[in-house]
Amino acid sequence: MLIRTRRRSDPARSEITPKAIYQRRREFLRAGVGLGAGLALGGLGMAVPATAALRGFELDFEPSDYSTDESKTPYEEITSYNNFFEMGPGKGDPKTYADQLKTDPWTIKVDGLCDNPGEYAVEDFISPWSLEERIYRMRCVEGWSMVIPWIGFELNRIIDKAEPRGDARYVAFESIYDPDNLRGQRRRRGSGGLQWPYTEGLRMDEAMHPLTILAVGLYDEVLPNQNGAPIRLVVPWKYGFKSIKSIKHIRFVEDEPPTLWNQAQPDEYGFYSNVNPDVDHPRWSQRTERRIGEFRRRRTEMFNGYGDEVASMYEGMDLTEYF
Ligand SMILES: Nc1nc2c(c(=O)[nH]1)N[C@H]1C(S)=C(S)[C@@H](COP(=O)(O)O)O[C@H]1N2
Ligand SMILES: [Mo]
Repeated sequence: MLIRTRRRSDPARSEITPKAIYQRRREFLRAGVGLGAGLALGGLGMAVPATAALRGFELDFEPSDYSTDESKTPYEEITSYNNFFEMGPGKGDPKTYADQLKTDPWTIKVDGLCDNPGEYAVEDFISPWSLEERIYRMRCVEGWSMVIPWIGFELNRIIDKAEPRGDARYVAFESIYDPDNLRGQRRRRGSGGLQWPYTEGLRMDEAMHPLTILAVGLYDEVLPNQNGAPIRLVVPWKYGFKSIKSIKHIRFVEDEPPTLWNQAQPDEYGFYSNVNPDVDHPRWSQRTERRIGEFRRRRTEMFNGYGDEVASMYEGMDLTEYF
């Protein structure tokens, strides 16, 4: 759970950090964000925004029991082969148009059926002592997969803080809506395109599951825009589209919330969307997948291999009906 910054005696680090901190601090101040969430670094004796810790330092994370030990997909692949329809439908579009996503400043609203709603700056959530590395298998509904070392924290920390009421049965998520900048959002709502902003949802027990995290980084770097900066959901036992990017709004609701892909094509994308090799997508099989970087296809595992942890949440449910 806890992480340590690399030891102060590490020569490489002591060489590079003061400049990196200085630069990031200036960027941070220019962006008009306060230093309230800064962390004090003993050896350097100055407060820096915690976000700088991701960029300016090598962070050492204690291994998590929830991480896979499979080989990680290279950073280059993770950040150049993406789905982020706000920037267009092509796998290369998110990287090409990454600058269209404006992430500074960024606030997230948490409200709905809860006793302690709030609006937070991302910085409120980013402190090195509370972040963890989670190396997860990710499986896209299209049939490809990756192994991604996320840096983040469990969503249940925000849920606890919000104090959801007894009638809150689902959590609804909403991404950024900014058609002036995001080319993929420029078509009019309901005009045959997708219903922006991107929406997703989880049942409360899924949202509170310790495998469900919010990621703010990957490979020891701040999350690149194309991967959903500055904060995105990661739910590793579900198809990739459930892991909503660039979250602006988290809301506790009583009824199953509408989701973008379910609204667009209800026969193809259900609310649950658990990875399931036994339930085909209407237009293709889900039996196998191509791990990016590999040639031979792999067999897709039930719940993407996380069945021991999550299967009990779906006991008694017909997963062909609740796909
Ligand atoms: N806001 C938003 N979130 C999104 C998407 C999107 O288009 N917009 N695409 C989803 C899909 S289909 C996948 S497979 C994953 C891809 O995440 P990655 O590009 O970081 O691998 O993000 C998901 N989250
Ligand atoms: Mo996907």
